[in-house]
Parts: sequence; C-alpha cells; structure tokens
Amino acid sequence: MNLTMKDEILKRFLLAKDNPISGQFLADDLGISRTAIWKHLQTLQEEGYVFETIKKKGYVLVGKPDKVDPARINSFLTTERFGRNIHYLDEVTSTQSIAHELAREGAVDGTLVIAETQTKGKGRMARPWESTKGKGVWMTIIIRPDVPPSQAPQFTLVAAVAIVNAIKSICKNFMPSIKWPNDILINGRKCTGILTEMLAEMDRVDALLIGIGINANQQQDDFPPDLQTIATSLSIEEKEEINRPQLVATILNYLELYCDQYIREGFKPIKALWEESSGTIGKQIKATTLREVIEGKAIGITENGVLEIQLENGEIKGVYSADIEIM
Ligand code: BT5
Repeated sequence: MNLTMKDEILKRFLLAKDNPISGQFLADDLGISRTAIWKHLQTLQEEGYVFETIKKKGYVLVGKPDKVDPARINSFLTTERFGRNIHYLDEVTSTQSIAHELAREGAVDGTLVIAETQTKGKGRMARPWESTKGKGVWMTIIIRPDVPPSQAPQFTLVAAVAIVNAIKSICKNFMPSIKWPNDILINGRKCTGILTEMLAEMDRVDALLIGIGINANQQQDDFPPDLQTIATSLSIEEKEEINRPQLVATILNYLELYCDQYIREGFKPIKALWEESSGTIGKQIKATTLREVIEGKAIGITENGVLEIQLENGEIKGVYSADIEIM
C-alpha cells in the first residue's frame, strides 16, 4: 500500500525534526478534520511514538519506537519507484513467500515487503536464515525488469553492489566486502545474505524477488551458537546503533540507480563497481557446486556474472552458482 494517512502525518513530523507542527496545519495540509488528526496522533502514541506539546505552536515528535515502518523508510527515500509501495509486517514466515504472492497478484515494480522478524527465513537451497526480532533488515524487493531469465543471477550482484555501497555510506569504522555471489562480509564474518528468486515465462522474467537479510543491531550473544563464530552485525563492527529505516532507504536508493544503469548500459559498469568491493577476486578459493568441488584462484567475473577460477594447471573454469570458501 502507499502511505496511509497516519504514515503521512508521521512523515511530516519526521521531516520537521525539532520544529513543532500544529494540528491545524496538518488538517489543512492533508484535507482532513482536526479530530481525525488527533485520532491518528493517538494511534501513533499507542504504537510507541511520543509527542511533546508546545503551547500555541503544536507538537514535536520526541520519541520513536525502533521499527522499520513505511513512514520512516519513506523519509529517507530518493527513488522514483523502489520502496514507493511498502508492505510492512511485524512477523512473517518469510518475506519471500509474501513477495511471491504479491508478485503473482501483480505488485508493481519496486514493491517492498519488510518485517521485524521471520519465523522461517530462508537462505539458498532452503537453508535457515536467522532473523532476530527488531534487530535486522529482513526484506524482499519485487522488481520487474524486461530481461530474459538467463540474466536473473546478475541481479544478485547488482544488489550486492547496492548494499555494500549503502553500508559504506552509513558506516565509517570498517570496510565491508562482497563474497561472490551473495554474501557481504566484515572481517571475514557474514553480515548480509542475498537470495534472488524468479517468476518467469519461457523467454522473459515476470518478476524478480530480491531477498536481503542484514544483521544490523544484534550483539554477538544475540546469535545462536552455530552462528557465533561466522556471523557479525553492522552495529558490532561500527560500535554504534544502526538506523535501520535509513539503511533500508539507502539500499533502495542505490538499488534503483544500479538496476536502471544495468538495464541501460549492460553489466560493465556494475562489474567495475563489484570488483571495487570484492573480497573474492585474487584469492585462493574452494568452490562447491552441485556437481563438483573446484580449487583454484578466483581471477574475475565475466560479463554474465560468472566467477572464473584458475586451476593449478592453468585451466580456467567458470562457475555459475556455488558456495565459496576462501582459503
Ligand atoms: C543466504 O543464503 O545468504 C541468503 C539469505 C537471504 C535472507 C533474506 S532475509 C529476507 C528474505 N526472506 C527470506 O526468507 N530470505 C531472504 P546462503 O548463502 O544459503 O546462506 C545461508 C547460511 O548463512 C546458513 O546456512 C547459515 O550458516 C548462515 N546464516 C543464517 N542466518 C544468518 C545470519 N542472520 N547472519 C549470518 N549468517 C547466517
């Protein structure tokens, strides 16, 4: 849905920052009665927003619950399409499942599904994805590029570039790197996973569902034992609380830019951006595909996003999809 009236009101408070807004101004601006405005403010208060009344001037928003709600994401968006239609839910099985349903029902390009937690978050090959409540970014964006199905995997790399650049623009105390094809690591630990799924006909993509999971505000002991040594969060590395709505919007801002650039100019400019942030190229790696295990040096990605590995005997092998271990 587009922003509701309550979200429109909230957005005005978010943009006004410390400046008071009067009930009359809101009523005039939004074309509803002052009583209706007051009712929406009351609902917002019930949701955890705190307003201070400034005599003769109006209200100032002085406290917000820590949520990735549409109004807050919207206040950081500069996109034309991405994130302009947001489905925000407290708890879901997986944002991918909801996105599948919405895509089949005709959801517009750029529709975002985002939740505070997932009970059945999933990685590739149905592996479980840990989605701690209120601490991460668990979202799926539905896009409808006019491309053949063979081009779908490149969008994972487009998304990785968008996410890594969004993280770099918000966090200053560490350097994230992309691990081909779908992870973002910080100091060797995973902070982000991407899962791209597709609805397609024979020769064209109907919708791509780009699922993005980012550990934002977990502390180390929030992770279950099996992830303790392999996962990290932006907040652990930055040593500061992360503004999740700002992170979501910044990713969408970059993602729209790079998706459009990819459609317009092909993979070349994305490949250059990808290589700039890659932690895989030049490394000795072990790639486990469905069919074989390949060991060698990662020497680059092709125009199709295929990872090229040079074996000890000099032979170069292209890998379309694999789990990578950096040796
Ligand atoms: C991925 O799979 O990395 C893709 C993850 C995509 C998650 C998003 S969240 C929003 C959307 N809705 C969904 O249901 N999914 C998407 P893969 O490369 O297969 O990695 C999965 C492995 O990562 C697991 O087997 C664990 O070892 C590890 N893992 C699970 N949860 C993690 C977490 N929160 N942080 C770091 N690593 C995790």
